[in-house]
Amino acid sequence: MHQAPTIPLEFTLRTEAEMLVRAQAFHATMCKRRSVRHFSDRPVPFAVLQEIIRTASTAPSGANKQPWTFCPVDDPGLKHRIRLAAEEEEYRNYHGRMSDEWLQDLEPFGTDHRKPFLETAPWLVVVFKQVHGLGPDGAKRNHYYVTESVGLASGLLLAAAHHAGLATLTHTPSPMNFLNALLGRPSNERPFLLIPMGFPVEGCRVPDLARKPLDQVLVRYGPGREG
Ligand code: IYR
Repeated sequence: MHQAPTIPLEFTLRTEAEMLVRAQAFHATMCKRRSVRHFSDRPVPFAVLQEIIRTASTAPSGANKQPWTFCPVDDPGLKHRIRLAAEEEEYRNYHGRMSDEWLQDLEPFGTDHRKPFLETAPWLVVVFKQVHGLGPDGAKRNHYYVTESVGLASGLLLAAAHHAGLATLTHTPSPMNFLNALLGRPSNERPFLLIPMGFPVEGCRVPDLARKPLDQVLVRYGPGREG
């Protein structure tokens, strides 16, 4: 194998003032993203989903293997079957499998085993991670840093959906292997996240939660500069 051919990097050099304005503006947009659990059934065009998934798929990945598959589902019958299977697992979670501490930690969110949003939201995007690749001959090919890579791609998916004007929920019914069967995915793929996507129901409310202040999440090292 040889090194790939190179092309000039397309890169826009910005002034410090420009960078600050853009960084602040992006934060102002992104801090309005909230996990939504009450969706309207208003449809969203597939073309919008395609662009959002195209953006997610720009994420960096180990050795550029791009070890992800995004499966947008808007078939009502399939959404119904996904809901039934997810609620079955979640019932067991909420009635025995989750610790008391976990149940207490979830109280502010008012969640339980019922997941009507899996049918109401116009789209369910099921994100799969490919634990290994398949060569043309069907032989196993290594993938690297799969969880990191698919996590990055999923973050971009959420940001792209929010930027486009859509609400999302990162949902993780557990265990999720029923999704392989329901969607007929190959054995090298594992469900990673189930992301309902659409519009919030009119009058939608979300928990009054705060993001941690910067001094709790940012620890600066080095001499730096004041300010
Ligand atoms: N998967 C369950 C439980 C759940 C767990 C966590 I951690 C959350 O942040 C939210 C929910 C459910 O979806 O209800």
